Amino acid sequence: MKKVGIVMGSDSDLPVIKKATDQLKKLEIPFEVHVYSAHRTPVEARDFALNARKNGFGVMIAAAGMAAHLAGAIAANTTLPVIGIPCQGSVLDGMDALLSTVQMPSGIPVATVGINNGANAALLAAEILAVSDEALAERLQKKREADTAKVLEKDAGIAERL
Ligand code: RP5
Repeated sequence: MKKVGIVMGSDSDLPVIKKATDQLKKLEIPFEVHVYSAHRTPVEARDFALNARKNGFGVMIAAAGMAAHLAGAIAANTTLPVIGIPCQGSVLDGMDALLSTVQMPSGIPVATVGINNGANAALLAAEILAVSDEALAERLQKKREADTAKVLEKDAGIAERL
């Protein structure tokens, strides 16, 4: 099975990445995690992206805050799909990272999830891999059904909470 390549700009982004790896573990998807920064370790970030396809990765996740160029820098060096997670944490509360991650020029796409939304990044990565993996598609379907059941359970109990 193809792996998910995960990069974070700093270990201060780890709580966001943990939300992604928790989901990947539940879905039994292999992954590899690195701390590489577009600005502080540009060579390592570039090499990871350049070699990702031949190293068995199927999709990449990149999380960064502030002037968040990491997802774009990864996308510039691979044609694998790249999912960007803008991280909160600066005085601009993540809006800086959101705009830096989402506003890519035509030709180099980054699929950007919400600020700090590591879980959605993992689920989108899973959906991409599930295009060619029936067993994973089934695990995703089961998760959807379980999530639906949880909401319906809350619906059934909501009147008692008022
Ligand atoms: C970004 O700057 C990182 O992704 C992180 O979100 C932010 C702050 O990094 P640290 O100063 O905490 O290392 O590059």
